Amino acid sequence: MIDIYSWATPNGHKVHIMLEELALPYTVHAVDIGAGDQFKPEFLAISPNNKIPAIVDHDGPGGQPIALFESGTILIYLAEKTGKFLPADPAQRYATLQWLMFQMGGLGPMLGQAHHFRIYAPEQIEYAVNRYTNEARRLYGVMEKQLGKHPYLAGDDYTIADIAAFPWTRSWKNQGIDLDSFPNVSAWQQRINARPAVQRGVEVLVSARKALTNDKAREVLFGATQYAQR
Ligand SMILES: N[C@@H](CCC(=O)N[C@@H](CS)C(=O)NCC(=O)O)C(=O)O
Repeated sequence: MIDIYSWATPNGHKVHIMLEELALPYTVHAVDIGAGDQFKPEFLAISPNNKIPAIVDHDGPGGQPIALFESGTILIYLAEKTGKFLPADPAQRYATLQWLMFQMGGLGPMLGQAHHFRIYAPEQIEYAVNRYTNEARRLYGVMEKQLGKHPYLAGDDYTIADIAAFPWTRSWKNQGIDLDSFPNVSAWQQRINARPAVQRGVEVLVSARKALTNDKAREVLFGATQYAQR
């Protein structure tokens, strides 16, 4: 049994989708990041960076429990545990890991900042909005080119690279993206969206989700609570 500590955000959706794709039994525990649940000592014990998602697999390596944070690591772990969505062939494996790292190191952080400065920031800072919106467009352009050559990011097969990138591209409007300018990304999104496991995965914890634009959530996520030393 796997316990997942999470919330209905792009990084949470990745692991919810993966667990649904694998049909692994799991129990989901809500970590309300707008209310500050991510700073509770019991959550920090498994996710010291105070970010969702985190998992505890009670049947980890050697039959021992394992706790993991960082969604990319969790995806690799689950793929290796089951032999699915991370090809064994070395060239395809590295192609997958390369696009997973593209998501983890570039797409997620940049789209997150575009969203932040466009939607969450208390003042509109033109330089920041332009900087991150331009980066977002550039990154959609990189995917557009790749998806013009292959149906999925790493090639012919649906992999953890797609599972990682897809949830981030669902919020294209808030990132200042015109999806009509990226038809290959749009077609890829539709291919992924058609998967029943994806449809179930993106619904996990949605009923608990609240807007993160209220004063309490802003303070927790971007104010003194976030930066208190623990
Ligand atoms: N690189 C991390 C990023 C995780 C992340 O940024 N999670 C956000 C929600 S999408 C979070 O937990 N924020 C709470 C906070 O910053 O306090 C991963 O991929 O797991």
